[in-house]
Amino acid sequence: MATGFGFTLNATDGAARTGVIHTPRGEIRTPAFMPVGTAGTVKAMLPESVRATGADILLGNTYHLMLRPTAERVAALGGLHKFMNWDRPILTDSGGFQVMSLGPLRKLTEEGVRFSSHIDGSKHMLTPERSMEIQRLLGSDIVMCFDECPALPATEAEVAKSMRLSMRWAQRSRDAFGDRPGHALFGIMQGGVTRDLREESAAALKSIGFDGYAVGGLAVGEGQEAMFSVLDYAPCFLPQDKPRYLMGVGKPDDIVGAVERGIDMMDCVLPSRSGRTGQAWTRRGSVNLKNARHKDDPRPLDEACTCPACRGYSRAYLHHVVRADEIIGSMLLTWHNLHYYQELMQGLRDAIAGGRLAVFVAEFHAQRAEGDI
Ligand code: PRF
Ligand code: ZN
Repeated sequence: MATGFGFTLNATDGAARTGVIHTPRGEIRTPAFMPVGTAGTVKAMLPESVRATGADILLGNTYHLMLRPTAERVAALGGLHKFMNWDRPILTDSGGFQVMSLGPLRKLTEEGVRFSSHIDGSKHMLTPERSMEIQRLLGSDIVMCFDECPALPATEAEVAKSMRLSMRWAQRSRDAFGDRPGHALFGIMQGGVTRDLREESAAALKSIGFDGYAVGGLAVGEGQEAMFSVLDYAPCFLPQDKPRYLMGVGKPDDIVGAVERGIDMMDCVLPSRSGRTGQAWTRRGSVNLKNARHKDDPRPLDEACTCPACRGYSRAYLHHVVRADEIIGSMLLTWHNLHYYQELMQGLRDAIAGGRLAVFVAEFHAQRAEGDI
């Protein structure tokens, strides 16, 4: 296991946990939400602004960076942290999931995935070995195994076959990663919504041995109820003393439900992406600033929020800049959304530490039920 990398569990409340992931680039307070910086930027945000929202770690993507500007170029320029001016931890996804969404542009074999670039059509191959090399060139602190996430709808037999391929790739990822002090490698559980497959996948990953374990293959269209029913059992199949990361989740209520079920880390494009389309997330639910009801409203988006968008601007102004497609509209709403997400995570961490998660969750749902102001 990696030296210079560790996980301390500080408190639990039911299945929920709070703790700290230690890395040479700084601590990650858990449960943690990781803003997505796919192409070396959290869109519309300076890195120092992302930090100001309370983020301890960002997510980057192998797939996008290998195509443009290329991993070799990032390495020659001193690595991704220096390149994008973020000196705290970065987790990189391995590319398997992003390639999957290319559909007909890809061909899957035991060796890996051959695909055509969505940018210029050029041909590329990703394998567990190449994904580990790219993530090393980028300088990623937390490296993800190369896996396959089956597209829905899929039969149980297809999900089983895909999961077993991902487990062989997990072993190859582990072998190719080697021993890199201060850098961690996380395994990714697959197995769809089938309990036996999830258990088999967890056992395979545990026997290989990782610094952390992700739950992959969820939030791919199965719905919240199905996702929660997997999360009711899947985290217990994983080691207690290692971080558990739910990939690509989610809406605020998904996050709360996942944390209640024992998840320590999450990432999602939602707060940043929806910020660029005029959608804001608040403790009262989601608000579409494009809506004409805001156009004469002098009140802030959320009078209780301390972010720059809520302290300095009215709903009327936010409505105007979103409608006029002004860049500051994306900047302000992304900032607000990331601030809200990080405040939610801090609330969850404090509630777990204080043994009052159930009260916090009840209040979370009650405020949303009231609806927007
Ligand atoms: N695998 C990888 N990345 C992912 C996923 C996965 O299953 C998901 C599923 N929600 C999001 N991102 N490697
Ligand atoms: Zn705000």
